[in-house]
Amino acid sequence: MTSTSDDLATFIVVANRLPVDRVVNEDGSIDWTTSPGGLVTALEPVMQRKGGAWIGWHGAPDETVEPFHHEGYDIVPIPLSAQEVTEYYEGFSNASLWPLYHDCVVDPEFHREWWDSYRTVNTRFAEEVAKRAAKNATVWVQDYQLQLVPRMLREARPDLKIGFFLHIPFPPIELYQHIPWRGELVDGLLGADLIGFQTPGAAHNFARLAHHRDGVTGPDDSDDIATLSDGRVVKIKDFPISIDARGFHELASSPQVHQEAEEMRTELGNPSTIIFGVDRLDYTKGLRQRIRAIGELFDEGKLDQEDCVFLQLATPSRERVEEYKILRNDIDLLVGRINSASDTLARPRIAYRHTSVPRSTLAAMYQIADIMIVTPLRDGMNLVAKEYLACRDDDNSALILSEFAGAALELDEAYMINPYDIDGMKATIMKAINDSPQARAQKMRAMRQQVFAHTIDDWADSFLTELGE
Ligand code: GDG
Repeated sequence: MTSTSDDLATFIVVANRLPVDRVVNEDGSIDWTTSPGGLVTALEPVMQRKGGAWIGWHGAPDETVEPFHHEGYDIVPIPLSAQEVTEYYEGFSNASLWPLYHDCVVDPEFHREWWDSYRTVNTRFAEEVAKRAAKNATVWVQDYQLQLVPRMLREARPDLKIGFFLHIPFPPIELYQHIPWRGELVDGLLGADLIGFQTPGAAHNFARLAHHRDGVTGPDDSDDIATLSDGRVVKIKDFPISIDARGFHELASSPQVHQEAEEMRTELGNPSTIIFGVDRLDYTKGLRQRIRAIGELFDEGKLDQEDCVFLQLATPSRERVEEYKILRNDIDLLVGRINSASDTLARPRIAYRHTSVPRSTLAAMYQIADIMIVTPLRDGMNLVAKEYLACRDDDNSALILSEFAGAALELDEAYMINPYDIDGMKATIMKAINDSPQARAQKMRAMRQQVFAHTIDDWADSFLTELGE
């Protein structure tokens, strides 16, 4: 671990979490390894390329960690107390905003002390950025946990260029109005020069809200610029995020990953069809619906367990939040029921793992997946769908994708499903399995081309170029 440079940073990323997790080795020494998750997967290559500082929480409550240098950039840990983790992170961020921004797929809860804590933590982040940013630096604030930071920063440091990107959906105005502190949140975002969303629909939802704030002119149907009462302009636009397609492809093509894939396929009993799903264990990902649909197909004999396995990897996530505990138990129960209905001991219908794996193992799983199934009830983008396409070598495979994932706009050749429609989903799964090799290949080629032509670098470049202008 090396210490940070004394220079102020000209480029800063601010996100709730740092992109690294602390690992304590057997000899007591400490290493920091890259953490899983969409945001990190997306931004790490950008930081490695540009340098600068990443400001975020290090993951351990009630602990202060000194800044350090890591893989070409500075890591600046922000401390959070255990109470702040409960109130700001698990509470307001993940039990109020997260469900509300995902179409209220579970009921959001609102508590005043959660909101107070959200404001306190946002202030701490903004103060740290203000301290570390060089004059006229570019600051890129990430995601729903830090929506008050742009305005706080603007007040402290009017010289900065401030961008904000929301990784999750932005809901329609009718749902947004439920939030008791909606005005402050919208004003918080309007502190940025550029506010980016995953889809035009999300940008449009925010623009409608901004338009109704006092003193704001525009944006309207022909223009994505809001002009504030002091004359400052804020641009509101969609920037669909992507992946390091070449990086994933190279990883998946390596001999080690090929060998791991071979071993995995053998361990699963060499079935002719492997259906694969991988998600954080989150109620927005449509796991209940997906497992129910596939379970029924096994029960009805449409999927033959001698021939087909459903491999599902669920990465542990937000395990102390009540709805996530309920979900974990529900999935355990569902999988158990479906597997116990089997009349052979040879292999389970569902190979279910609740764990996180190294990226190379994930690449091996993409390699053996004949059918990739992605079924969110609502998702900002969904990187898994894009990673699958980047990792596949052969065209005789298929992507089943929810129409409620942001990715559906770009990957419109996928076998599209509505996860609320279990019968429709079952029919589409069977179509994806039974379609002609030519039909599958044509879809795979078109989608793969899309993913390789719009990479994570393009996403970051287009956002930062727009911000620079
Ligand atoms: C949010 C938005 C948006 C998963 N398990 C393992 C693992 N992962 C990686 C995947 C992928 C990432 O986590 C998940 O990204 P998603 O986009 O699918 O979903 P969220 O975590 O909800 O991400 C989402 C994204 O931000 C980016 O803007 O697309 O809509 O909700 O990269 O590969 N990686 C490893 N082991 C695992 O076990 N190594």
